[in-house]
Amino acid sequence: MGNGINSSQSAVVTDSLTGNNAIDSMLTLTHWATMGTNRTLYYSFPNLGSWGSNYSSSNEYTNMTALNSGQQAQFRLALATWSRVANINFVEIADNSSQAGDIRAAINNTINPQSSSGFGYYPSDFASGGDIWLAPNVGEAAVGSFYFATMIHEIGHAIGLKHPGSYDSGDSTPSGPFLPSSTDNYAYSVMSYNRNSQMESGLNLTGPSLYDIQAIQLLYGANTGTAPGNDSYTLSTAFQTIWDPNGSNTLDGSAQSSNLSIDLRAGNFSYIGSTLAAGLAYGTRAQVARGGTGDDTIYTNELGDSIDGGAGNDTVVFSGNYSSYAIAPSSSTVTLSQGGASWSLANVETVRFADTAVAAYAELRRAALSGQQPGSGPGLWDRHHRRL
Ligand SMILES: [Ca+2]
Ligand SMILES: [Ca+2]
Ligand SMILES: [Ca+2]
Ligand SMILES: [Zn+2]
Repeated sequence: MGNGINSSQSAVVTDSLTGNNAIDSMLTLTHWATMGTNRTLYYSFPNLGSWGSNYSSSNEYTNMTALNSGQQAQFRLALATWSRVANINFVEIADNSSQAGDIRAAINNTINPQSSSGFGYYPSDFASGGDIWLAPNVGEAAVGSFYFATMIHEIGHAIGLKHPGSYDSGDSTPSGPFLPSSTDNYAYSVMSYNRNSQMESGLNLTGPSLYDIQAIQLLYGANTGTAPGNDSYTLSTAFQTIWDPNGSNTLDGSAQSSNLSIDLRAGNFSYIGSTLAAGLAYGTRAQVARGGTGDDTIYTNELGDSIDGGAGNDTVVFSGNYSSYAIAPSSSTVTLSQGGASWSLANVETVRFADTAVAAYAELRRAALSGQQPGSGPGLWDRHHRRL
């Protein structure tokens, strides 16, 4: 958009449905054509003197307050949660009678905070396209607060995402398609209005979720340079969605005493007890899992993983049938391999395979040490299983 005086900086692109409901439920079917090899999208913070007279049907600027410097800083952090996952390079420019960013953020004093925390215009060539108006009680919008999550949500609208359900705090309920009720919640989307019942009570999101990341990466491309090293992510009840396509990364639950479900597969969720701890965005690599002192269940991925269950009675789950893995023990670990991938297991008591064979870890080691590799004796695991 422009400011009602000047036209857009970036062009607006019209999108088509993909046939994937998890993506299509998120799309406004417009996004910005970012500019240049830096993929620039301009934003700005308007003041009272920045406006043309034909801004929008409600001319929100006639009742505006500019964001203060602290709120602007939080808004930049909220922008960064999106540029971290997608190829959008948000660049701030001055906002005045001769120029404005495509995304502009300010407070609109006519918003009733009881019914709405703000709104964001979808990308368009109208003067208002991409603009964000926040409720007057936005406050400091600290990371973890409701209003920081609101900033992330409204930026989602401004760059091309809609609500994934048939609801709106204003008068413009989006058209479908929509997510099924099982996924129309915060664990899947910051654009949803619904909490997830397994999320810690009162928690606010601090970044986009699984389906947001998938959709925005479709529109702008994935930011494949994020988190280039070997990174460790500590599991806690402060739910996070992890985007990390580089290195050998760790999901670390070693500080936990509740039973954990640690899922190393992209597109899946990990839990502390029954509370959501983390989701892995599609394309995220996580190859190391550390269990806590409880009885943990750890799901492996196809990359090959290093797993330490820690204390407790821990189970590791493989997607393939038992006989499809070669098994080699060492003094304190067992290594399974298949194709070019290998998985090393330490402090694991049970290993589960797709064909529902459940092998006690000690038995797995004994079988491997005695040279009875899987596949060599079809009845092997039936016998062992009966003996357990
Ligand atoms: Ca990394
Ligand atoms: Ca454990
Ligand atoms: Ca253990
Ligand atoms: Zn919204």
